[in-house]
Amino acid sequence: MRANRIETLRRRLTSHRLDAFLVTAIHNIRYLTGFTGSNAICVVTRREVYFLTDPRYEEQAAHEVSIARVLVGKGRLFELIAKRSILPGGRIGYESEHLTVSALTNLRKLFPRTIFAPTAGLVEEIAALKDETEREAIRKAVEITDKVFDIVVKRVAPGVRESEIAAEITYQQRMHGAEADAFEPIVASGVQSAYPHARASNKKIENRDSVVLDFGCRVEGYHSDLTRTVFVGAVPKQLREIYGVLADAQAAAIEAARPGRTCRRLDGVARRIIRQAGYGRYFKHSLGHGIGLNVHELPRLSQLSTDTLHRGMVMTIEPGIYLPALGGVRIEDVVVIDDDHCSVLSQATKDLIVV
Ligand SMILES: [Mn+2]
Repeated sequence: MRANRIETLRRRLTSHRLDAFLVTAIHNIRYLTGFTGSNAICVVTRREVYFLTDPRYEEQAAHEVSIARVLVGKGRLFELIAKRSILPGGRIGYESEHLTVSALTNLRKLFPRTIFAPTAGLVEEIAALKDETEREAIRKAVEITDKVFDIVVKRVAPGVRESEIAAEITYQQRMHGAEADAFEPIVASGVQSAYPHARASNKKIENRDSVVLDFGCRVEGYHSDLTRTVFVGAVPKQLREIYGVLADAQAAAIEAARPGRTCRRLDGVARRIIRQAGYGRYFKHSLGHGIGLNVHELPRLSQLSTDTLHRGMVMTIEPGIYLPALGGVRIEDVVVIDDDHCSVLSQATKDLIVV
């Protein structure tokens, strides 16, 4: 499986006229080699894969990294690359979205005759297509998050602080087998729910609040991401209306998601329904994002996206409408693109819940 990933990457190097590739993004190093630590560099040449890390990770690398030649060195890993003459001559690709300017300056000083060529997404585009092992890890993460939603929704009540619900989410996900939260849980109630990226504050939940619960967890490095919006006591008329609009928009996007369709078009399917209902300007973000070793990765589901859906992609579909001073609603599921349709992994109910 990792050998396939390296071979696919090598084909991409050829088509980009690169003699070798320098991997510095730690999630890409994990994807290619299996290393779960935090400090490493990987060099993929036409013939070899080198993995460099510091002595703290010597044991771990010996245990986890079998696809590459492991080199351990004190001091800067770039200097180890020079000392061991790892880089071939010619054009070396680097990850322009992940290498700092100072690191690149340093590299150019160490290798004055080498051409360093910026690249973007070389590994990420491969990682967007999940194999069965990856899908299984995501399925497990999604399953935990679904269960925890059923538990924490019962805690939502007037007088309970958003932060208490967030703490419960974290605790329950761990107790159900998650390695960690995917991100700091969002629990946003009342006017706070109109902020698409609110966190959990000390605000107490009040009667007639809409409460956006957006959280996920991590299993074997892979993430889940779920959003449900529930209502306290009663549902304000306009929020009930937008709940229905979002449910329709999400269902239409799920129905339309299949291999070969562009991500821009998929975003457009949901956006059109929201616009026709009169809420276009209150849908302030993209329809969704790929999910895997990162919470946000390729493909991007937006009007600016140039990505196309392929079998094996796993992503979120999460339309939202945010009405300032009234409240917001968002519904988010994780889906996987199959041969000719898309399957929804998230199982938490989408019925309108009033607690
Ligand atoms: Mn999301």
